[in-house]
Amino acid sequence: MTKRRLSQQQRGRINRNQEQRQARLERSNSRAVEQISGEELGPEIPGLVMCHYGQQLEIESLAAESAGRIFRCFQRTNLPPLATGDRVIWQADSDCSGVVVALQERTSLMSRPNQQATLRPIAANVSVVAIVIAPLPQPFANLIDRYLVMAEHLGLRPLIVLNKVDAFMVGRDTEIEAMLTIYTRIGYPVLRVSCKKDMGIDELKAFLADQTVVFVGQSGVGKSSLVNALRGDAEEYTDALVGDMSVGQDKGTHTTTAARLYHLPGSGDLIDSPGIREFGLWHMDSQMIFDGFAEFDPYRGACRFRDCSHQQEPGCALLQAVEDGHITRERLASYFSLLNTLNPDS
Ligand SMILES: Nc1nc2c(ncn2[C@@H]2O[C@H](COP(=O)(O)OP(=O)(O)OP(=O)(O)O)[C@@H](O)[C@H]2O)c(=O)[nH]1
Ligand SMILES: [Mg+2]
Ligand SMILES: [Zn+2]
Repeated sequence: MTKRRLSQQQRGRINRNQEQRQARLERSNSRAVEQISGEELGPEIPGLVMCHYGQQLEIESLAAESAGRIFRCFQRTNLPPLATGDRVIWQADSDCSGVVVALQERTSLMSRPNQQATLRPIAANVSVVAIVIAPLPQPFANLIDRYLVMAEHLGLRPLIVLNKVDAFMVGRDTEIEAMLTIYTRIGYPVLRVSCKKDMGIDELKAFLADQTVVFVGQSGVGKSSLVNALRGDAEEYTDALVGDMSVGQDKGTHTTTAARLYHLPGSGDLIDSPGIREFGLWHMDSQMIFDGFAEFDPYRGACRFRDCSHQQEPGCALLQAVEDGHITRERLASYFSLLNTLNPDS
């Protein structure tokens, strides 16, 4: 009881701090917008958010006369937080900068909850979520499952990419292959690639044709390396920064610090996102988690008891499906572990 009350107090304090920080941010943002607004602004034109860092946005112009040029912009404070991949309306000023004045409708918005359980938008209008894993840093099925739940929830196509197949390690490879077999059986596409040895990159490119993909996964798995490998020698931008393996991924160093969009030569867009240690699903409820496990779907509402917890009840359809080999013990265990992370109020 005491514990619970304390944690609510803490939560309240954290939220207040968060709100104050947000208010400070908005005040300085509106000052910046006022300064720009003092100047003569150009007509309203469409643009694409290439990157959002701090308070600044990099906007690619989609207007015929300045198509492809990048402008540094602030956003009007009445707009919701913008994400890489957002389509916007903006106005240029005289100096390669401008103001975003409107947000166009999104087809999807991928967000990431922070420690305060506040959702932060990461990438908008994506169609594919590429979950990148590698022999090193060690992959965790539970993290893959979190991303899959998120992708299913948003109606996005998931893809699992095993990178660094050139660096397979004795003992680790069978473990990873066993893990990937589970996902293949469920029906999730799995591609094996190596940026270093240029293996499987063409196959990946074919899968991503005409799509907008966001690369997600732990720091150091090679998301930025994949973006560079896919883009080849496209010159439109400098390469995505790739981490130095010798620095060590365990020290919490993240090479990529903000999600950034790159055009794939030919067709499609790639969004590189910063690596993460944890991907919380605190904003979800138990039903959303269940819905995120695609192979559970045929057993929805099929248990004898309507409020079945799928732990030990007689007539449990999920447990029977595990017995029959249609659902793996690993995925059921992962489902319970995700349920345990949920906010008790949800
Ligand atoms: N052996 C091998 N190493 C690779 C491969 N792809 C990437 N790496 C190395 O892995 C390290 C991390 O690569 P990054 O592309 O920076 O990883 P990231 O996922 O973008 O990391 P964050 O930006 O921190 O999230 C670098 O040292 C790369 O050279 C590969 O196919 N094989
Ligand atoms: Mg990176
Ligand atoms: Zn059940």
